[in-house]
Parts: sequence; C-alpha cells; structure tokens
Amino acid sequence: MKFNVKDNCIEVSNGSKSIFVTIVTEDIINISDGIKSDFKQDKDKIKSNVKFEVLEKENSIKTNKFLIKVDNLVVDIYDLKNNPLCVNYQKDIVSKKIEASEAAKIVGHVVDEAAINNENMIKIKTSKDSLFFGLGDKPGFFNRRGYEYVNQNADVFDPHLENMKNIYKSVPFFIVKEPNFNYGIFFDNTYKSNFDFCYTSEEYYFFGAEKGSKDYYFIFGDGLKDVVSNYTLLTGRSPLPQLWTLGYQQSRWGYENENDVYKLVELFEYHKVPLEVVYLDIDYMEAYKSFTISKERFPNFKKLVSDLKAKGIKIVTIIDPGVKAEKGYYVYDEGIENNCFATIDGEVYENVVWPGDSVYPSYVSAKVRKWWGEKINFLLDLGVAGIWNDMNEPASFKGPLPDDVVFSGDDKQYLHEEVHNIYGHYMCEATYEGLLNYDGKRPFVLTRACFSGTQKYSTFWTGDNHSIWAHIQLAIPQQISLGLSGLAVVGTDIGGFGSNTTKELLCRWIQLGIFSPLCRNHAGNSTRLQEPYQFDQETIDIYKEMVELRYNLTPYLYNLLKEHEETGLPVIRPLLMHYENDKNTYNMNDQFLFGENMLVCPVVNQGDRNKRIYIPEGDWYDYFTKKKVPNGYSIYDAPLNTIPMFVKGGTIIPEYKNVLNLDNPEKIEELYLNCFGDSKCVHYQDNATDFKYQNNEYNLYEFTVKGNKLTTKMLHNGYKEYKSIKIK
Ligand code: MIG
Repeated sequence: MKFNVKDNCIEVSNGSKSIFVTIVTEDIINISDGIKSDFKQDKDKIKSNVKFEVLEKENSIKTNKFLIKVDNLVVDIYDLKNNPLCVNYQKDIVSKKIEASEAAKIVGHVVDEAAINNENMIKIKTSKDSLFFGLGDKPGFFNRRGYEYVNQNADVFDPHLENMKNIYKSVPFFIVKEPNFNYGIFFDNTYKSNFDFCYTSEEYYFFGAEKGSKDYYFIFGDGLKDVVSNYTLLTGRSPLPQLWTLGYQQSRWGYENENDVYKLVELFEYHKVPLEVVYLDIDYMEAYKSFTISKERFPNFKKLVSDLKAKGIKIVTIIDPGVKAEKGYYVYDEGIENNCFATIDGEVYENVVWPGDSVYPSYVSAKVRKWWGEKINFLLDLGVAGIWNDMNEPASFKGPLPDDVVFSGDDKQYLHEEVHNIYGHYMCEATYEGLLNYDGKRPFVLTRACFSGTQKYSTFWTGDNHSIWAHIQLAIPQQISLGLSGLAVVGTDIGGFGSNTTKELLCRWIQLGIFSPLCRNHAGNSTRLQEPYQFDQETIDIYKEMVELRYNLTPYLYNLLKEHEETGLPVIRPLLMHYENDKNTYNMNDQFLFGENMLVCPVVNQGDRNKRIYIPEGDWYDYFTKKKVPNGYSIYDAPLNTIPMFVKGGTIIPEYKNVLNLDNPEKIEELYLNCFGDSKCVHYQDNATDFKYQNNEYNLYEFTVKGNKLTTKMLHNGYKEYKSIKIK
C-alpha cells in the first residue's frame, strides 16, 4: 500500500487502485474513490490545518481524534483507543430481503433490487441499539431504523405515509446514534441513491448509488447537535430571513382573480386575524406561463400589490420551471435562442406540465441561472416580495424525463440521471441570486424540491399533504427530520393541502403551525375552503389567538434563526437533541422543542381534549399559567382552544406585544421579556431586511433578570436600540 500526501488529502494506492482520505476538519473525514463530479461539495473551501500522521506499516492514518485504517483500500474509522466507530461490514450478505421480495412480487409490488448485494453499496457495521435520523423529508417517524429509502426527487400525489421511500427532496445525509457515540454520513452523490437502515439486517446498514462516485463524509460530533453543526458547516446554513417572512401567510390554489384577493384581505381585516403575506398560485399567470400575468383576471396587478403593500401585506407568486413550448412567448423564444433548455438527441426536450407542452431550463448552467434570475425582475418590478418555486423535482405529467435527457452546463453536458436531484437546488440558486441582485434584500424563496445545501438559498415546505390527522401527526417528525438534515426554515401546509379539512383539524393545525418558521395555510383548488373564517366564531377566535401568539413570539423565533445561521441547529428539534441520555425521548414523535428551552406538545388526535405529555429533566413551567409541571409523563388538559407549551426555568422569552405586522421592523421599538424565574438570555436584533448585519450593524443584548430587576448589558452595539425593554 502506497501513501501519497498532498495537503490534507492522503491518496492510498495498492498499485492498481486508489482511495482518497481527506481530513476536512478534526471531526470530518472525506472518503472518496477519486471520481470527479462538478456537483460535489467543495471540501477545499474549508481551510483545515488539522495535524495527522501516516502510519505506513499499520496501513493507517492517525489524527488527534481518529485512527483511520485503510487495509485493502477499505476505510474503517476507529477512535484512538481502537474502538470501532464506522467500520465496514465484510461478511457475505445473506439477504432476507431477497426472500421477501419474491413474496412481494407475487402480490404485485415493484421491488427495487438494485441495492441488494450491490458492490456499490457501502455497508457499515452497527449495533442492535443504534438509531438513524435525517434524510430530509422522508415521511414517517424521525427514527429511521428498520426502513429503507431512495433518494430520487418525486412529485408524489398519494398521501405521504411511512411506507414511501422518496418524495420531493433528496438530502443524502443521515445521523447514526450508537449507544456511546454519534456520527453522520453525508453521501456526496447526486444520482439516485439507496439507504437501508437495518431493514435488511440488524448487523449493518448500507448506502450507495449504482452510478457516480463513492464519495462520503464521516461527520463526527460529541452530541447530535455537533453532528448537525458539522454537517451544515460543510453544506451551508440558512442566512437570516426578512422579518415579514415570519408573519402569517395565507395561500390557496384558487385565488383566481384580483377580486378574490381583495375579498380575502377584507375578510381577514373584518375578523381581525393578522395577515402578512398572500400567495398567488398558478392562476395569476396567463395560461400557466411563467413570468406572465393574466390580463383578464389580474388587469391591475401593480395596483393590487401596492394596495396590499399599503396595509403591510406582501404578495408572493408561484413560479414553475416548465416553460410553455410556444413560439412568440418571450421566455420560450429567449431560451431557445440562447440554448437554455434541456435536449434529447439534439432536439429541445418536451414533456407536459401545467402549460401543456413544456421545456426545461438547464439550471446547472450559470448562464441559464443568470437569465432566469433576471426574468424574475418582471415580477419584482411589480412589487412582488418573494418567489415560490414549485414542480422543480422536476415534475412531468407525461412520464418521467428519460435518464438521457441532456442538461447543458456552461461548458459541459450532463445527463438527467446525474442532475435530476439537484434540479430544484439550482433553480433556487438562480432565484436567490435574481432576488439578491434586484435590491440587496434577504431573498425569500420557497421551494418544494431540493438537495443538500439548498438551505443556503431557500425556505422549504413539505409539499402536498392532506387534511387528515395522519398528516398533522406527520408534521412533527417530518419537520424534525428536515431540521436534523440541515433544513431549518420549514413549514407544512396548515390545514392540509389535499382533501377536506375540518374545523377541529384546522384549529389543531394552527396550534402546531405557529411554531414552524414558515407559517402558511395552503390548500388545493378543489378542496373545502380553509381560511380561518370559513367555519365558526370559535374557530376564528382560536385561530386569531394563535396567530397573535406567533407574532408575540417573533423575536424569540428570530433569535433561533440567528442561532441556526451560526451553529446549524434547527428551530424545531427532537427532545433527544438536548436530552440524549433520556431514552424516553428517542422515539418521541408527538412533541418537540422550539429552540432548546420551549417545549411544544400539540394535540394531533381527533377528539382529544387532553394530551399525554412528557416533561424531561429540569424545572418546566406552563407557558400560559406559569405553573410548574411535573417531570415525566402526565395527562395534560388541552381543550380545543389550548396548545400545551412549556418553558424551562431560567429562560427569558423575548416577545413583542401588539405587533401584528412585521413590514416595518425599524418601527418596532418595544421588547417584552417573558421571564421564567430568575433568568438570562442573549438577544439579537438588526434591521431584519438586508445584509448590513454582516458589517456589524446589529445589537446583542444580554438580559439578566433577578426578582423583578432587569440588568442589560450590550455585548454588541451596532444598530438602533429598542426604546423600551420591559419585563412582561
Ligand atoms: O400539480 O400550483 O405542491 O402547493 O398549489 C400541482 C398548484 C401543482 C403543487 C404544489 C401546490 C400547488 C399546486 N402545485
């Protein structure tokens, strides 16, 4: 075995084959077969000067944390005491799965046998007690042990349930929690990939892809937190959003004309439910053509936007990637002229989406991204505040795009099979850059499809859920999983998208939805109307109270988003992130932490008027009554108008009072400190609009409350301070 060291990369070769081990940071090791792809995480961006030693005789590399053994070009990672951490499973695999698949075929299921005994799969030993987390939006419980998955972005119409292997998003990152240590694996491969978390065997898990390279990162961390932090160090974190994006958002596929929108705003005003953003779905366009507006249904679009703007309400418009194949339509003509669209056999490739025959922009090209970004100016000039990217798996109505559709880069061509999973990612990059270049404000992009790293550009929603209790239940583990996968700024369609909601489901969903960074009610076009006033006064009252609570909690949420930007930690967290030694938290899918110190226990069963809650160690208080609650399990009262939520002793929740619109952050001058005992917090404030905070224009307050006495220390002073800070 030959070792060849270049900077922090060690090439290990047996004469005919090589493997590359890169010491990215002291916690992150990259293992690669050296096959290049243009879509790989750029490990050179992280400057590493971690010391390591090559022990040639032992065929090993030693860092200050790990012993990396490379016998026979198989890379196994041990700790310095020689305890295995991430070690390949070398026994022959006798797959139970093959037997199972015979039975499955008989009953007509399609079985993906690609992963079975495939030499491209990387099989790692694991213990009987290991847990698996992450992998993006896969439906089901957040502990993935016992399931197998596929990464292949797909527009899935059927109700998302735990038997589904893939839906819209591909995030090839997962966390393994062994009894005494945690680590993550980021499989840096954009092709369709497979993951098996002790579905086939209890002795190992595996991951891999038939195509592309074998390239993955071993990401260590003392706790789950550190693993997520290290993963997002590698793939990026969401920058702070504009404040208004945290307000209440109303959407529906079915606001068909200007009048619908004016009426909607009027009804929200009439019922005094705060409203920050209205979404326009595909009906605002002319024949579903991106970057057009229907003259018939939205004749005075600009006036509509400015009338709403005068009330502090923003408009966000949907954009679909599929461009109608129609000569004379400017987007199509420009794209054809500049070779912006995917091709097959040298001809522009067509499939069918909403506009009918449509073509697909090749966002893997920087030139195309720039063009697309500039197209957005059409909407921004009219005053649109953000862009909602849909259908970017990419979706197609006339069968899937063939693997060999060609997407041209700037000087290279790629096949669909390589870039399918990153199509949405690059569409979001194009959109983000377009918005940023327009006015320098923090871009608001919302996307359905994505890949690892899209968090740098976009907010996410979980796609077409249904108005069913199974999906309010799913909302908790799904958002937890997204957060553990680096996607912190997320939300579900409040009330449910498909199917008809009920009064009770809507009330319970808003109680959960106010804790999502994206708080948006959205519904499908043929379903029952589900704006808060579509039921009775009780519904309006419950809904309104929740939305007001959301506004009150905005400064706390904004702090959490700042924390995400700095550490990569999510907003919605599983309890086990902060209580790793408490086994009761390992599979807790029906309550979550909103930041470290707030515990939310939504009711997610029809008819329930109480909730079985679990309070982990420490002193915890009911948010509303401030009464101390017992640790462990108990049954807590939860009538329809109540969301059980708790705060840990010693916490200050920074809040607003009577701030029911966030359009003008500079005008918000009062802060209220909701204290739970003698308490302390660090509070972040900036103009919540642009990127000046990156040039020191922000404040960092340290509040200490003892008895009724508040002490404020400015840790950083670079922005206009609040006029008044009061204990609530
Ligand atoms: O094929 O634009 O997930 O939010 O309302 C359906 C219409 C297309 C799917 C999105 C949904 C949106 C809908 N879209």
